[in-house]
Amino acid sequence: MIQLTIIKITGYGPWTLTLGSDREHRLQILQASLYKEIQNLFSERNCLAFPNRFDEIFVITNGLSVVDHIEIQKELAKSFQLSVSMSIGQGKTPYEANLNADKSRRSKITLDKEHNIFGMPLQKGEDLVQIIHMDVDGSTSISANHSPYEVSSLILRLYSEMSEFFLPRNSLTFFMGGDNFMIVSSGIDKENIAKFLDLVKQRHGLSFNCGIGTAKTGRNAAKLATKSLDKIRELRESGTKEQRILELTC
Ligand SMILES: Nc1nc2c(ncn2[C@@H]2O[C@H](COP(=O)(O)OP(=O)(O)OP(=O)(O)O)[C@@H](O)[C@H]2O)c(=O)[nH]1
Ligand SMILES: [Mg+2]
Repeated sequence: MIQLTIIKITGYGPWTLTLGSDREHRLQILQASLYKEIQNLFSERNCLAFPNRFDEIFVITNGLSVVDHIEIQKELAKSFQLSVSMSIGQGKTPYEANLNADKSRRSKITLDKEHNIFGMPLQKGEDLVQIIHMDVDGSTSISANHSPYEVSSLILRLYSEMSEFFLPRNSLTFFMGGDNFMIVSSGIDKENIAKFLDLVKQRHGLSFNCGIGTAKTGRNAAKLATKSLDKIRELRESGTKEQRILELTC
């Protein structure tokens, strides 16, 4: 079972209009500071936040209680004039958890009204998260032959194709920066991942390396996924038979 918290700035649209038209720089500063603070507060509790839309952030919050969420809300209130809502959803897959979180927010089912926390009563279950860390093999050599914006455009296309491929498999894809993507999934088999890698090879002539990590918390799953990825690089450097997908479970 996976638990996701979707964090959204409350009343953001109308508030932005109160700033006048010379506002873009202020919104960018606010969004970046909010993301920083959320990553900070959640990661110190073994969760992991994903940069989604800048005004809406997904966090894997396995094991985190409503009281923990309230504490974070209190911390955020100290630093930000704007408030955020937190919608907690649990599910067998990340997609289902995202649906449940959204359902509670839309139907105003609250876990703590005072602190703007939505969700159904949290179930205790066997917590397990799978994260796939995808990274372009040799992106530096691609960058050497293309202008920076052409590289960005390619990364955007890859992001879109990855999201489209994994969403029907109940998994959520996030762009993490550089040539890095993380897919929050549950029990995807290596055959499916290999199918995606073949597709990308065929369409774009490039390869992904793919580290998989499974653990109880988001932060640990990401750690293992990145460790797997680093291991693939090590094997490549040592001249051992090429491996594209590697998995570590704790
Ligand atoms: N988000 C994130 N970004 C990273 C990580 N490691 C590297 N980067 C970013 O990814 C960019 C590309 O680095 P690499 O993937 O090491 O370069 P590469 O040429 O593709 O090398 P290989 O992946 O080893 O084939 C870097 O400039 C960083 O911006 C990571 O673990 N997470
Ligand atoms: Mg790379």
